[in-house]
Amino acid sequence: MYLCLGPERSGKTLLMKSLQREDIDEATQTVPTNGTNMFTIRNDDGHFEAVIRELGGSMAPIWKHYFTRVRKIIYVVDTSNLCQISAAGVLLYSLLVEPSLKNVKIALVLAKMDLSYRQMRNEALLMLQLTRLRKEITQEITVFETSAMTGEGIEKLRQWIFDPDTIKAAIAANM
Ligand SMILES: Nc1nc2c(ncn2[C@@H]2O[C@H](COP(=O)(O)OP(=O)(O)OP(=O)(O)O)[C@@H](O)[C@H]2O)c(=O)[nH]1
Ligand SMILES: [Mg+2]
Repeated sequence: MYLCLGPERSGKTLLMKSLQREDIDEATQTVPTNGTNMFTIRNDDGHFEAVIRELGGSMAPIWKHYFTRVRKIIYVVDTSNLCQISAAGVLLYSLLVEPSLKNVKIALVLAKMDLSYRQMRNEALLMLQLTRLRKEITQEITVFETSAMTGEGIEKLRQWIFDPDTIKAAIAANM
């Protein structure tokens, strides 16, 4: 099971839709996720699918009820909203110290890059204290810069979701 987490309005639902290769433009609407949303994402040849559960940012106090059997977490922050970043960092830290999540792989997604300057990416990483975090934690964190509007970074994130180890494990489980 995969989880998609991040603060309210950080861009999780729209990111999931773009991973599903939905056409997205300025007119595409999302509604706040009050609860959970399930998204099924197929790999390119259609043989494998990943089921990703999005937990709305408003549910952060009860995210931990969903931490069993999680292998990968997509953690979404809104790069265009630096005011929210420190709060996003605190929430991320609360995940990293959870014993049940000590072996998960994390994709740290700097979302809404179409609204952000390149420099904001560096600011965001500094504010998240990623360099310091990496020394303290057991989880592997990979950073992605994405935009659901332009499609930037979406293919790279799909490759992370369907990495060779995950595909091998899926094949082994079906044999
Ligand atoms: N320009 C731009 N806007 C985005 C992008 N991703 C999301 N948005 C907008 O940001 C707002 C919030 O997006 P959602 O995907 O609903 O955010 P969320 O993280 O699912 O929010 P919750 O479910 O409430 O936790 C919406 O108005 C989206 O259209 C992006 O990559 N670029
Ligand atoms: Mg949502």
